[in-house]
Amino acid sequence: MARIPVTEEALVERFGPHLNEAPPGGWDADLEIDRVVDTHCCFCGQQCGIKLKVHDNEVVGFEPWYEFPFNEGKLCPKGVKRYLQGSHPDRLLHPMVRDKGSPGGFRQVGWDDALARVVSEIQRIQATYGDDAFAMLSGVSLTNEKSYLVGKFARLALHTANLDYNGRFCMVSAGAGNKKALGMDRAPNPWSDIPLADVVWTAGTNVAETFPITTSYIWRARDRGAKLIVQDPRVVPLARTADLFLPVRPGTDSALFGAVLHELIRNDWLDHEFIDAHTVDFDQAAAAAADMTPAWAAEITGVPAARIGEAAELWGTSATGMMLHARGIEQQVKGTENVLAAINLGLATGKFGKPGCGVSTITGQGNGQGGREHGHKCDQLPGNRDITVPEHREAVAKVWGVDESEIPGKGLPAVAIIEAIHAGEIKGLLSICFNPAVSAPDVNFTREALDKLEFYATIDFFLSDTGRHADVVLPGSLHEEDEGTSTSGEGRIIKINAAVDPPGEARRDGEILCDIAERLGRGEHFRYGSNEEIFDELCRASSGGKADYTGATWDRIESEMGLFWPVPEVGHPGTPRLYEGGQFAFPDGKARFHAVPYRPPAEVVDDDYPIWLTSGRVVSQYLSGTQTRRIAGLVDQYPEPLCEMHPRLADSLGIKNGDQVTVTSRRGEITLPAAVVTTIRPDTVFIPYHWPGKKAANQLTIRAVDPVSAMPEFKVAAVKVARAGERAHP
Ligand SMILES: Nc1nc2c(c(=O)[nH]1)N[C@H]1C(S)=C(S)[C@@H](COP(=O)(O)OP(=O)(O)OC[C@H]3O[C@@H](n4cnc5c(=O)[nH]c(N)nc54)[C@H](O)[C@@H]3O)O[C@H]1N2
Ligand SMILES: Nc1nc2c(c(=O)[nH]1)N[C@H]1C(S)=C(S)[C@@H](COP(=O)(O)OP(=O)(O)OC[C@H]3O[C@@H](n4cnc5c(=O)[nH]c(N)nc54)[C@H](O)[C@@H]3O)O[C@H]1N2
Ligand code: SF4
Ligand SMILES: [Mo]
Repeated sequence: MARIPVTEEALVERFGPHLNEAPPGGWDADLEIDRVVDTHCCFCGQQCGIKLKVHDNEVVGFEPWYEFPFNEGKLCPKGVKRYLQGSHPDRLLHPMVRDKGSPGGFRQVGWDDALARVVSEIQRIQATYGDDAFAMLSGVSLTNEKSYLVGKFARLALHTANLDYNGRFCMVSAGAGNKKALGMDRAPNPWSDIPLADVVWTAGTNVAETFPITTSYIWRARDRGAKLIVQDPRVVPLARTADLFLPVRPGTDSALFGAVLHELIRNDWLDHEFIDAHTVDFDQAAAAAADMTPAWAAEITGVPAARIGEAAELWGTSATGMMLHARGIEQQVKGTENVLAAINLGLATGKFGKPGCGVSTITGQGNGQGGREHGHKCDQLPGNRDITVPEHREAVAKVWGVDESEIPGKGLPAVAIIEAIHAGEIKGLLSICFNPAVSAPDVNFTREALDKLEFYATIDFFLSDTGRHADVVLPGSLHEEDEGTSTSGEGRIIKINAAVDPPGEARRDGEILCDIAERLGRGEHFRYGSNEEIFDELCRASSGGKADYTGATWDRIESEMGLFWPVPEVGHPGTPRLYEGGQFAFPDGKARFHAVPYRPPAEVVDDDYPIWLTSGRVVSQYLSGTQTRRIAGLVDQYPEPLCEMHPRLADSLGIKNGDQVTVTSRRGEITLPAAVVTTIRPDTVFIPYHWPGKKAANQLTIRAVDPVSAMPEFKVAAVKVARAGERAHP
């Protein structure tokens, strides 16, 4: 429809003669700012510094925080829009209980009624079916203080073993690989090492869209002449300028890494001194790679043998180098193996513990690093301790003032919790900061499971798609409504400052948990005067663990613009770079090589499902989309999922750009527009997963998990694709 120009007369007629005069008190644009609060972004693991502008207990805008060293004022499209959440009309302001008769299926109730209901259901379910029949799911958009509190709450107040967190879908393969090979789980380097690398190799990460600020570190390396290798089934934006692009077939990364190790050995591009002095089991890794020739790997990975050789040469002959990997190699049933195979390449060439050298995961979620240290994983206690090790249990029991026997044992990981709910073994659930109805693999199964629960309560600030299945919804706090700390992907502990109070009847997450604990008769362990008190207890509980925060204080974190753990004693300067001098976190100080033979993905393509499916993200949406699908500017940028496919595949199926296509796997199907692009392997389609219901990519994904980390295989499934009905955009 053509636009009709609006005349001044028409406006005056509609709005009156004083149209252009400022209203009493001035225009909104002149809002007086009550204060500007230094804090951090609520989204990804880079935790960019940001200043929030506050007017009348509302966050009304932001300013760049130039002094914060990580991002020096830079922000991505999500960071600059995050402030639009607090005043969103969907913000939950009152507790609600399920009520079929009410509009939307919920009815407002008072806190007392809501919490009484939660407590009586916990007690009823645990009395009837046992303590472990009530589970808890948590998430790492939560601060360190809340992550720690959730771990303590599940073990001491709920007394359930079955607590797990959304990092199970995110960081666990990296964590398992890091611990097995290096002895602890943190990025080995501060990002200031990236510009010092002579070769930067990104494996399974779309840095420009998912870690936009990290791109600027890679550019700084490029400015110094660093070579860039990108390993991805798609020509992601960063790959457009790469020296070497490795278009790997989904699910085959360990074959590629194995062949690179093979080439490093064959050409003797090894650091023998480093291998001898600082590692063990090189021979086992070498034996496993003996037959992994580039020609063999080319068959499996689809990457030409010559390019595999070039990657080995660039990596093996450069003095410094960093590999950055993320979910592309980690969200596989062999995610841990892929990480170990990547670390093998760093160890073989001595690329650890020195400036510009490291093989590092890029942590995904906002507090994906801190949140995987403080004990809300099913097998973990604070300080990244192991819940099955008696000395670890005793150390934490002492800080908690309980007998060690009061701490339950190892529980089920997230997918297994969902399966146990489906099987009727777990009957009750409390969730905070997790939206598995969108983000879990095989969501049709997950939704069925949620409907089988006898009781489900959730703490969130928006009604998530999982929350729609709840019996009780408790309005918790947004990032800017609570104070605490977070630990960025670099391992830097940073301070999150509250800008405003929770609106309406919403309460701070931690207060809700402590209130429930009190009502369960476990209040004595949950009486804190402030979040800072929780932090101090967390530091004590971490003392002597691998993730040691002993010497950290809120004051230091704030005045030093962050503090890299481990900080093992008071006054310790913190540890930006790990493993210096080749000292790894094992009693003998030596890193472990691992033999990584190749094995195929859980599901492979066949005549019925001949196309590989992979999934991931787009720059303007975040995770399950609960937050970013409510922000107009971000929705405009990418309003609905698209199915990326290569023109050759599209032609063979008679599909044109914009056509509606139906993608089907053995679990479900999705109909969505095709985006025909030359930037993807012709045997693979890619769908971003940020949407719920019929638009959920996870209707297609498989529940198969990594045997070590229990990470689901989000990155590989077999599908078929066909044109559906009429073309959407002729
Ligand atoms: N915009 C935005 N940024 C985010 C997030 C977000 O939701 N939106 N989430 C944050 C979080 S929690 C995370 S975990 C990170 C994730 O960050 P990334 O891991 O960078 O993001 P993904 O899109 O999941 O996957 C990365 C790449 O893996 C590729 N890939 C798929 N299969 C394979 C494979 O088998 N092998 C290899 N080598 N590559 C493969 C995909 O094509 C994709 O380009 O992003 C963080 N940042
Ligand atoms: N197919 C496919 N699936 C994937 C992935 C993929 O690449 N492909 N990636 C996986 C990865 S890496 C991740 S991290 C997961 C993420 O999956 P989820 O953790 O389920 O995603 P979120 O959107 O973070 O959901 C968190 C919920 O917590 C709420 N929330 C956020 N912050 C707070 C807070 O401070 N307090 C409270 N009370 N609530 C809060 C949000 O409103 C939202 O409802 O998805 C996984 N799923
Ligand atoms: S890069 Fe990550 S932390 Fe920085 S503004 Fe964007 S989403 Fe926020
Ligand atoms: Mo993630």
